[in-house]
Amino acid sequence: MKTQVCIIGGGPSGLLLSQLLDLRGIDTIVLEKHSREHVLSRIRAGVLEHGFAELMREAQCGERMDREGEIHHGFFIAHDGIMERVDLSGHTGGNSVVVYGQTELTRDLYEARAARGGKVIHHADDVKLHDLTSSPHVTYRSGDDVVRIDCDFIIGADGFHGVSRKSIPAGVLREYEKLYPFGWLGVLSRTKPVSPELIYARHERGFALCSLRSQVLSRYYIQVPLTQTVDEWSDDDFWAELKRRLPAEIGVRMQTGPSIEKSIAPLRSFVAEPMRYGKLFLAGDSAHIVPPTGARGLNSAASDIYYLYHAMTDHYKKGDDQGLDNYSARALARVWKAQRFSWWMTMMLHTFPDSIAYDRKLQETDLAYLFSSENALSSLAENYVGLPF
Ligand code: RFL
Ligand code: PHB
Repeated sequence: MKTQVCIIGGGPSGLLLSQLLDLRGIDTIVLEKHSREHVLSRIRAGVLEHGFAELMREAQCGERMDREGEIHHGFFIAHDGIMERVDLSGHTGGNSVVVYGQTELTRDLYEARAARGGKVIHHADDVKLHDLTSSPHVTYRSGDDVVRIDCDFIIGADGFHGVSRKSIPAGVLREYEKLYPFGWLGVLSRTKPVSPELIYARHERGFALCSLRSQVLSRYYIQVPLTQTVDEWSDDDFWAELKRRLPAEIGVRMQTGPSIEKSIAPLRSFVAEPMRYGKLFLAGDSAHIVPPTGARGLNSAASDIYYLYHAMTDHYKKGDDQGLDNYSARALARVWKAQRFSWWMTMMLHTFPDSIAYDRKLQETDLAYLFSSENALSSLAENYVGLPF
């Protein structure tokens, strides 16, 4: 087989790029290791930056997002028994975020690809990348057959555990990583969300987050030690712990119910540099991971796709390779800002098992300063709604 751009990974990054390039007449094949049902069973992000929402509209995939997604103009930080609001719109000249689940967004992208006859190959086993600096091609196994795809470019959009980043020779890549000594236990439940806006809660027992997918679907998280497993948490234990970490007035009005999904995600910060090697371009979680506290992960993936979409279009339509040549530097400049923001939110709001009294005083002061300074609130807000691409 032959295509112009071979995309490894049928998650949101890969599908969005495939759709955008197709609309510009550029041919792509997407290779996805798992089934569509499997990809859609992963409950992940919920908060989309304004710029990402625009990109979904440009990809002609924004209709359901605009109908069913919720525009949020602010969120709360709960601490020491009180709630303080961050007015995102007031601090960014009217900007906001869209609360719309990654599952729904990915479903919309799959449907859009299918409607345009896009080639998305599922169950692509044993994907291998070849000749990245000369005549790139990709092979994969389909049953007993090995299939070869020749292409101009390969996009590594296969997530943190994918094969693309690992195909770059040792010595070329530099990896930066920070692991946090805890994870987030997440629960999805068919209950009315406790608050119309998100609540990020700092508590000595550990961080908690109240989020939502719709007015009848709640998404809650609590910080847990990495040694714990999902089986150790009954639904009742989860609700009791979540309530303990929230101001009393919130806890008493919390609607509880059976969990329809429960999982633990470890928290990690990670960046691989550069994001280009020869004809291979990394995008999204394959090149960088953030702890979810700042809601940046999927949004950083979207900014990579924005840069790649324009760079590929300039290459094919104008013969201009400047965007491709600058891709890694341009994407990384924004990626590192998302890293800084996510690290800062994580450090301010979580309980660290090895913290000393001095660290905890600084955390308290970070919060006190935030809510006493319009400049600090503006800085938080401009990062949360998304820095310009
Ligand atoms: P994905 O979604 O991991 O998709 C990669 C795809 O590649 C496939 N794959 C392969 N395919 C072929 N061959 C191989 N060898 C392959 N290896 C892997 C995989 O099956 C998969 O389908 O990466 P992508 O597309 O870059 O998207 C990134 C986002 O998924 C991720 O950044 C976000 O979910 C992070 N995130 C959040 N981001 C936000 O912007 N806002 C949020 O509110 C937010 N909340 C979250 C989050 C992530 C979380 N977890 C579980 C890590 C909350 C949580 C709890
Ligand atoms: C979510 O709804 O899953 C979510 C929202 C905000 C975050 C992280 C996760 O910061």
